[in-house]
Amino acid sequence: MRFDPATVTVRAGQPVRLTLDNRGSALVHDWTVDGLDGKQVQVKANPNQQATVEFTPTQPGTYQFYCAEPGHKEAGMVGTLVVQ
Ligand SMILES: [Cu+2]
Repeated sequence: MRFDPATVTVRAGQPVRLTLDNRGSALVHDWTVDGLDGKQVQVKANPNQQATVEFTPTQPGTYQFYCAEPGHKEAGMVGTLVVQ
């Protein structure tokens, strides 16, 4: 019930390819950011699988990412996306 790393730093204007590697869990997890250039970015991975999402952030800032599965954010699945 945590993200490793809990902080992800990327550059504004540069395409990002993010892979969510769901290891050591029997649960579906996702990586979700709201309000990234006015949109939601989400990628979801089944247990012991990987999933990839591509996006290009344009607005520098600090954003929260979290798992949107019920109860997971509250259990600690949160982190920080820094767009420089
Ligand atoms: Cu989760």
